[in-house]
Amino acid sequence: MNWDIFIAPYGQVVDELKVKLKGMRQQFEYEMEQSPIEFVTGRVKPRSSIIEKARRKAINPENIEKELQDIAGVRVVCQFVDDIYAVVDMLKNRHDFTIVEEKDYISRKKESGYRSYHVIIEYPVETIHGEKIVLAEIQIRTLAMNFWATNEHSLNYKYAGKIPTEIKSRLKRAGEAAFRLDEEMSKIKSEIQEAQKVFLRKEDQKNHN
Ligand code: 0O2
Repeated sequence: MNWDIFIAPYGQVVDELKVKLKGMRQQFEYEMEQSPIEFVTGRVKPRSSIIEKARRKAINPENIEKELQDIAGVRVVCQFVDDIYAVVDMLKNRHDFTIVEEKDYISRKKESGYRSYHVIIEYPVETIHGEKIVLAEIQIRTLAMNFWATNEHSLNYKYAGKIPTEIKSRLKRAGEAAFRLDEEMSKIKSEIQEAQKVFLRKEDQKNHN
């Protein structure tokens, strides 16, 4: 298998999804509406991680395309928990891809303490040989969930997946604290949004003067 040929459509999917999701954010801004999207990132899973994950999940190399859902991954980060569900609804209303699976790790957090909402999609991408349907994962989470997951990911890397028990339980507590932060922020959401709208209006006036 030629790796560059195999991986190219995934890179294209990540690029296209980033443009589309960032476009949604910008549309909200143009219409002076509060965007549920704070920022969007994306990556193609590195070759070594694809091989390692396929081995760990006992996936036959021929089935990687069908069984590894997150070779193309896009992350949507939101301010508030409600925003996550608003983004999921918007994704459901789109006609440029099909949602094949949803994983709600917010109402049912993972054993590690991980919280996030995952949407697996089938995305039709144009190649020089015609249309190709590619699986991609969209992770939607709050800033607090993202902060936690990024730190936990680094620790997992440092300890090669075997985080010491004491740090693990601290991480779980930190995860709960992050969730409480999300809950508290949700309670003052309208206040925060009002303040942000005033700020946006002032910026807009400045740009037009
Ligand atoms: P990377 O480096 O982000 O690409 P699994 O069997 O749990 O590995 P599966 O079945 O593919 O994974 O599905 P899952 O758990 O819905 O989604 C996997 C991705 O979600 C991970 O990709 C992470 O990005 C994120 N994720 C899932 N669980 C955790 C967690 O406990 N902590 C953190 N920080 N992220 C998590 P990869 O391939 O593991 O890593």
